[in-house]
Amino acid sequence: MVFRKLPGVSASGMGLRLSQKFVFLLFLSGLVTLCFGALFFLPDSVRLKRIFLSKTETQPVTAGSGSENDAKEHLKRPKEQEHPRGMTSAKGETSTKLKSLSRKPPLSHEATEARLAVGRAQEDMTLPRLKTETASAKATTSHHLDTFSYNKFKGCLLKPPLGRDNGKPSDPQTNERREKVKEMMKFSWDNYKLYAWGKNELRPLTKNGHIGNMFGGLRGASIIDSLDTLYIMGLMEEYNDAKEWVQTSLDLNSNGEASLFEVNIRYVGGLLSAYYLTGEEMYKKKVMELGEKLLPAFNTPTGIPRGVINLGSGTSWSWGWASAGSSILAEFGTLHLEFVHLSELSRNQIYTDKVMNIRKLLNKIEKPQGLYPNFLSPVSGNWVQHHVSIGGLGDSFYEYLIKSYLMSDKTDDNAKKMYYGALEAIEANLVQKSPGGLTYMAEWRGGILDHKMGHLACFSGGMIGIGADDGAPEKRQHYLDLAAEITHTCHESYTRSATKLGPEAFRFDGSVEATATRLSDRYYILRPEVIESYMYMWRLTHDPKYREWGWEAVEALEQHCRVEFGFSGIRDVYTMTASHDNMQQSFFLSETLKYLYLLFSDDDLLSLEDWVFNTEAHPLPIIRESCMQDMATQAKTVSE
Ligand code: DMJ
Repeated sequence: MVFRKLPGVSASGMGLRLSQKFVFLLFLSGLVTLCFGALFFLPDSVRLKRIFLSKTETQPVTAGSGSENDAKEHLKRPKEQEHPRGMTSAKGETSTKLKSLSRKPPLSHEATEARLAVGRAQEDMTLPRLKTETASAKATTSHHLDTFSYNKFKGCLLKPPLGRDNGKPSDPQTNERREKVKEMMKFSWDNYKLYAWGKNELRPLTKNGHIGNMFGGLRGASIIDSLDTLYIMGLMEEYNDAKEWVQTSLDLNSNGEASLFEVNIRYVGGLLSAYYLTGEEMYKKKVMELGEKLLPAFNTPTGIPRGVINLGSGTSWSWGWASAGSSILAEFGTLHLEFVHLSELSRNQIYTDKVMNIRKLLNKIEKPQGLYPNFLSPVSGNWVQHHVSIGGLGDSFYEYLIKSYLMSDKTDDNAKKMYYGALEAIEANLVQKSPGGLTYMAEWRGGILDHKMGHLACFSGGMIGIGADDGAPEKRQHYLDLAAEITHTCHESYTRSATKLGPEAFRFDGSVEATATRLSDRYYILRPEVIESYMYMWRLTHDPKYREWGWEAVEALEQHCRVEFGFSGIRDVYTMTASHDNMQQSFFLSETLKYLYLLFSDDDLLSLEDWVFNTEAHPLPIIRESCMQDMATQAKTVSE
């Protein structure tokens, strides 16, 4: 740089002044840097960071078009609202009692409520927070269509969603049975409405509502879970009450800690189904708003989401009980169907990207004997423990692989490859035959088998059944046989109990088969998995035994679980003197009763040619991308 000589100032004098100025400026900028730096080391610096840093770095993404305002709302919320402490368990006990559970992870998803109470999982504060993408910021899409058209979607279905005559079977006895199931649904619903309206679940003995802490302050789980069941059963008055509640009272601005998995399968799944079945825009709006609130859970070094998310702040945690802050296979692996549909409806690729990223990582890492262990670190992307199970902690991950393939109109070849690869490894390592000839799925702990099968694992009969047809030609019959054998074993676990309902887990230990041997495994909480497999096997084979088995379950439910004001789980399936657990689970309305109703309906009610069921039995349509394109092109040609 050339300095011009100023009049009356010598060159050396000017140089001196300039270097003084330079030193002064250097000092000033150092001071400013120091001040700013110091702010970040103050204990309460988070709020200051919020002021100085761009909103997206620390704030959750917010809903829809109003995201700007909603984001400001988050900043305004007083801190004490963010963490309601002193949570209670499913049974209303204080969390101290549940602490004993923390030594061993509960095996069921419902136990997530217990998990929440037990494990105030720690957020990994040492990690740099990744930039949170807002859904609106990444509104790029792979679709050629601008907006989702409900009419075009309807036009691409092969059958009317409710079939010819709402699936009414021509056989009078089957129809009578179907009517009975409908009555059970109305009874469950009416009591929920009377005694627990707006709460998450009904406590049928004490005639009150249960809120729990799985849904982060969201309410009305039984309402959201019931929308599609009421609709397909033609319980329209009840459906309309449910719809009105969603419209006027479903508040998504909650600020509690939720299980990402549970909110996704029940709320996102329930709202998506309600939209696809009815075309009500309100459901679409709500589900998109909720979908955005789940995105910050993916802000981890690997993109594998943590299990718990604060729906208000977007902060996420791993479960406290999950070793080394790991994420759970059945949780991060059970987002795909819903997230792909969120992209479909919003034409925003971000949701699909998030779940595809999970898949990418799973494809990359080494799998012991080709198996997928249940615990994965969201920080390192490595497996944390070598525990593999088709029941709790693993279950719906496998289900979502084959259903992703089916839902993509059989275009998602990667999902197909992963599913059949996983199934091969499961068959080689986990599938066992008992001395009495029962086929079952054992659990695997670093190569050592635990000869136990959970009720939750009984969904696998149906899963293997629906995947049979797309397996290698020489394997198709084998898969169908395997599906039937597993469903048979699960039915055995029911018939071997006094109540004809199945226990939470049963064992094969030489002296007993398909029977619970531990007191703690003897309960039945209105779970659907065995009936779910009956429904699929009925549709695939039309063997009347599946309808008979379903009817046995109806009779047992009526006899042992129906109480004066609803349905309740029981503590011991091996004793006739029922001890009720005072809980009508929302999945009883969403899954157990829906699968029973479908079992006694014609196959064209929610035809499997058009729909896949998410893991909470919410039907999601198969995405026929090329048909949608053709419809769009045709419409364009006509208008020109
Ligand atoms: C449901 O919430 C879902 O089926 C989930 O995948 C497993 N647990 C319950 C029913 O048992």
